[in-house]
Amino acid sequence: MGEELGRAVSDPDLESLGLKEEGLRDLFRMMALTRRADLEATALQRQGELAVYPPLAGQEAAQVGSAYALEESDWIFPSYRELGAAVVRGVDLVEYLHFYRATWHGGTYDATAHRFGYVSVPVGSQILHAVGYAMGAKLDGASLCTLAYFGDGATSEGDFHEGCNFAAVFHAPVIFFCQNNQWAISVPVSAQTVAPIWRKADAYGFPGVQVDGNDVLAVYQATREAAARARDEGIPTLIEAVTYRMGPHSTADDASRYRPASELETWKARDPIDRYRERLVRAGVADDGFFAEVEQEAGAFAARLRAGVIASEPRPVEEMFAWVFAELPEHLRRQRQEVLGD
Ligand SMILES: Cc1ncc(C[n+]2csc(CCOP(=O)(O)OP(=O)(O)O)c2C)c(N)n1
Ligand SMILES: [Mg+2]
Repeated sequence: MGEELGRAVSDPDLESLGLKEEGLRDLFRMMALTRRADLEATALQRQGELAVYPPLAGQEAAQVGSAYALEESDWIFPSYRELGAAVVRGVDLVEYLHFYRATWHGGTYDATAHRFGYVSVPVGSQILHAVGYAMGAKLDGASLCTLAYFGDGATSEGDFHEGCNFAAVFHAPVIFFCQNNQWAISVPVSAQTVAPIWRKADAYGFPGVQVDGNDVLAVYQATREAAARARDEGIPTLIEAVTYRMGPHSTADDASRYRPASELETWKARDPIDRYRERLVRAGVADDGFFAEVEQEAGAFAARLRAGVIASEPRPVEEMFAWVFAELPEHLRRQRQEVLGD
């Protein structure tokens, strides 16, 4: 058991994780690919190739560790900052970044094929999608769970509380995965909520767990346990992964206007990738050759992403009117006619 009194064990024993050495290395690989892709996407926005982009640097362990802990049949419902979870799910990042290139609504990837919902910007909205999908799966008798990613700020939304209560009452197999990255744009978590986030689970009657969100193995373990509880017993879990957003809220934000530089320095010293690299070396699971290979792979990964994004054309305009309504309402029919002349 990796949990005691709502706190996940940090630096869990490697034996207890049930991961082979290859799995341990894979976690590093995906964190490194994520960091590189995140930097590339930020650069692409600065160069005018993306309209906006919300960097996740600092949160790689929280995202990769949790997404990796799920089974392929489990569903993920992301917010707008989960590029790292998309990497784990094998989502094509060019298709993912269509959202940020403003050429399509949630990304053009196939959500069903990857069991990875579309980018969702209304804060907390994806929590309801995750609970609804879990409820549907339960009614179908399917053995799967869903995981909703959201931030510290989202815990102030009604959607969060409604989702938690509904899931508890109806035993929906959900994991509420909060990345407490200390900020909701310029609002610090101290001004967001008084009670520790993980303890809010008490109010709904299911387990809450706080985990060091910069410890990929601790996140992995806490999420695996929560997933098993959800699938096997219909018990939801609220996981608070304590982490840090090292970049701005988005490329449209200047974090230096509200955030002390010393805070960033403190968290840079806790960089989840550096920390995991040391752990792997200590355990004798990875060597310089492996890290060099990953570096090379990350370079190629970012280059493909860059070329793909730059080559992406806007989607055909008629798609704006497709798929939501079987029969277009009058006002949309008029708009379609105006744009397309048919
Ligand atoms: C319903 C809603 N209200 C306000 C916004 C504007 N907004 C976008 S992100 C954000 C902060 C969210 O903070 P948090 O939940 O901590 O997630 P983070 O951005 O830190 O990942 C706000 C207020 C929004 N997108 N949706
Ligand atoms: Mg936040």
